[in-house]
Amino acid sequence: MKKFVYTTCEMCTGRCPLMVEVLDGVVKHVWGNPHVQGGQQCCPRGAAAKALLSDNERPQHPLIRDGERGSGKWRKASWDEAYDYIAERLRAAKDQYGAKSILLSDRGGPMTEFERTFLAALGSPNYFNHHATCSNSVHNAHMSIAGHARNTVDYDYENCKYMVLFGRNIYESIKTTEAKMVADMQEAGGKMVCVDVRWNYTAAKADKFFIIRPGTDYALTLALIHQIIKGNLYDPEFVNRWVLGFDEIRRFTTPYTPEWAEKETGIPAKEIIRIAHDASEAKPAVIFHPGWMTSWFSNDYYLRRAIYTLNALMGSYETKGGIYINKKPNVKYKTLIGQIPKVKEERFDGVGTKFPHLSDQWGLAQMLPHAILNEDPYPIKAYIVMRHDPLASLPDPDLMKKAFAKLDLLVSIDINYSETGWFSDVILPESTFLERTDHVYVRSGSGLKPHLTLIRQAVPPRFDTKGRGEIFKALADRMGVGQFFPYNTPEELVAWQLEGSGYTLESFDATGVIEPSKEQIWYDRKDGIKFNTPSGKIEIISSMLEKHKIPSFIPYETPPKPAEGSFRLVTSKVAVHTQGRTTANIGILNELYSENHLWMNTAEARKLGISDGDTVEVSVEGYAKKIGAKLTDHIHPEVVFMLHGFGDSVPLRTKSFDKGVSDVRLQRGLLKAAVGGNCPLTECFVAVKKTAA
Ligand SMILES: Nc1nc2c(c(=O)[nH]1)N[C@H]1C(S)=C(S)[C@@H](COP(=O)(O)OP(=O)(O)OC[C@H]3O[C@@H](n4cnc5c(=O)[nH]c(N)nc54)[C@H](O)[C@@H]3O)O[C@H]1N2
Ligand SMILES: Nc1nc2c(c(=O)[nH]1)N[C@H]1C(S)=C(S)[C@@H](COP(=O)(O)OP(=O)(O)OC[C@H]3O[C@@H](n4cnc5c(=O)[nH]c(N)nc54)[C@H](O)[C@@H]3O)O[C@H]1N2
Ligand code: SF4
Ligand SMILES: [Mo]
Repeated sequence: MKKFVYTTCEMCTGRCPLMVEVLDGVVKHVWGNPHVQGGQQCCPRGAAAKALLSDNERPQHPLIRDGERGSGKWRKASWDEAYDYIAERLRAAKDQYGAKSILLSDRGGPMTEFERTFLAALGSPNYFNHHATCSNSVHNAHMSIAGHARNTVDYDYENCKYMVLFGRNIYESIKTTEAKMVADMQEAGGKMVCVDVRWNYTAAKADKFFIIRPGTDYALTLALIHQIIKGNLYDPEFVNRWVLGFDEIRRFTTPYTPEWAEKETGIPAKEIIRIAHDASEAKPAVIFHPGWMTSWFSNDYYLRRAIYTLNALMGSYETKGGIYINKKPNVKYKTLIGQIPKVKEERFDGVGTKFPHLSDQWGLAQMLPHAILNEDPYPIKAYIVMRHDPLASLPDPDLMKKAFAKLDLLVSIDINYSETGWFSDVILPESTFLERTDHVYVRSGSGLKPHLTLIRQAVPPRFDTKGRGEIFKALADRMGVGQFFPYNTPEELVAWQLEGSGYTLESFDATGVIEPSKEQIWYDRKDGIKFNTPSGKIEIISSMLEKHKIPSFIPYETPPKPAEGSFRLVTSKVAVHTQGRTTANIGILNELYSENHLWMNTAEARKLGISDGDTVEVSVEGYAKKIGAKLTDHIHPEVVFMLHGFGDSVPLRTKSFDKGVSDVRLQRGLLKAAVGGNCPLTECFVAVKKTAA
């Protein structure tokens, strides 16, 4: 019998709506859900979910370490045995050092309730996620300026008339719904300007593309603010009603002229002036995109605050073609995490103490090794890693391993053998998203027509794996906090969540979503925009930052140049893979892209005697690796570039094992928190020289 199951894609964290075609209990095809958000979008990775399901090189049952950490020696365990092993060590840590000695990290987002509830029920404040190497600076910048998380706002691309992207590779670092809307915008005549340190597919589709000197985007944004204010190109009505700090930012940007910025950025002054004018003509249907993966430099926080300031000056908040605040669906439903009070103990990562201005929502993963090794601010004994691979996604895995070696317990809950899993004490194999049902959540990105949805099982698990709902409930039962998990099956959980709402699990059958808002919801721009800052306005000069004696803007500083024979290392994504380890070993995607290369500027490479296709050695002190060189004129001369997610060190993953170079191993010494809470990943210089193949 044929059936279609509507679910949410988990091949990355785009959470696109999917439709899975199942014939006689076998997944035949994965499609985009035709009923939601413009319909039928699915990227190559989403389609490859079928290949992930049939992959035999993923863990098939629980495993307990049977040798040194990282030795790859495992013994097969039953689920009960693995749960008991974990619970015994969690109890020991809690009894001796307090619940806060237990840490848990995950991938973040709205589908994280099981693990966050578990940790809070134990009494530990120490939840964090991957955002230290992703959105921390943009998130914290927006919290300070508008009181909203990065992802509680979205962009009305379809109606946008003019968009400037600062290194947001929107057509390659994909979220399908977003990429489609941007394509629609361009088809309707909307203009797109792309600013990047190298050519990419987004640049290829842009109306204008500028190669900027790395680390100088802040200079560009300060000059744009200068020009927009000087030329009266802003929206005075919006600024008067909603913006605090206009005079201060006018005074602050007075010296930062387009002519000055040309010298810093390499972008001609007349082009900067042109951007200011073109944006102003299109206002308020303008997006200065603040970026997504925003872990580049120590000053990222100020760059992102400046980009949001540009949007405020254009009046592009809560207007068609601009930025809108996500709305909540008009339906009452329960969440697990909503049943438990927030834990108010001191955090391990300094958020709230050393870093009083940063939000504790996402935390600072880069503080992990320092906190563990130095027992600062207190001892840390156990760490549960859920759908997160810190050894593949944070710089300097060698330092991280030193710290992990000090733990009494390291658990990985993953669908793959991650790098962290390989180094852990226990691997609990989760069922893939096609094999499990999770809790109901509000889809972020459905903001104007908010709706509820969920991950829904299409087929039973192929192996002895389990869903996260079952895993955390079992652990909670053993830790004596089972009351926070009021269900026995996923179906019972959904029924509990939707109790009294008028909806049931079956309500998702027809389209995959419960969509109570049929019309777009906009706030009234005159009086109704809900900025969550103390003043209720956009605070260019932030009262929260002032309170903590942290400047709202800092003077621009020229970034250092690389030494002779060395380059700044920049990394990013390719359309057919997800991040570090999610898709690298999936057959069909691995065939499409199995190895990364080092992009180099042609003229710079020639100076070192390097030709296209040569083997080069890329190195930092204490680590060197061979890689193939790719020469291009369309990359800034100070930069070399490689794709993230290669150089897998897990031998059981035979397709991706040791293919290409791991960028994070080159990013030494960068496990530090910049003012925005981000790891400054691009403050990394590597030496490059020609070598034998
Ligand atoms: N296929 C695919 N799609 C994905 C993902 C994936 O893994 N694979 N991951 C998803 C996730 S989690 C995220 S966060 C997003 C990330 O999406 P993006 O925010 O677009 O991040 P990156 O792909 O890292 O691209 C960043 C771009 O910034 C450029 N850049 C680097 N330094 C500078 C600089 O100093 N100035 C300027 N102007 N540009 C610079 C790089 O060359 C690169 O093209 O992608 C999402 N979509
Ligand atoms: N040098 C460098 N570092 C980067 C980046 C970069 O471009 N360059 N990108 C950064 C960005 S934007 C991000 S978002 C982070 C991402 O960092 P991570 O979140 O660590 O990224 P992934 O490797 O995709 O995913 C982590 C783990 O989740 C597992 N997983 C996937 N699906 C499931 C599931 O359904 N259940 C469970 N339990 N596990 C699952 C995968 O197998 C993988 O081991 O990396 C960041 N780090
Ligand atoms: S962008 Fe692709 S991989 Fe990510 S959720 Fe959407 S379909 Fe899945
Ligand atoms: Mo990310």
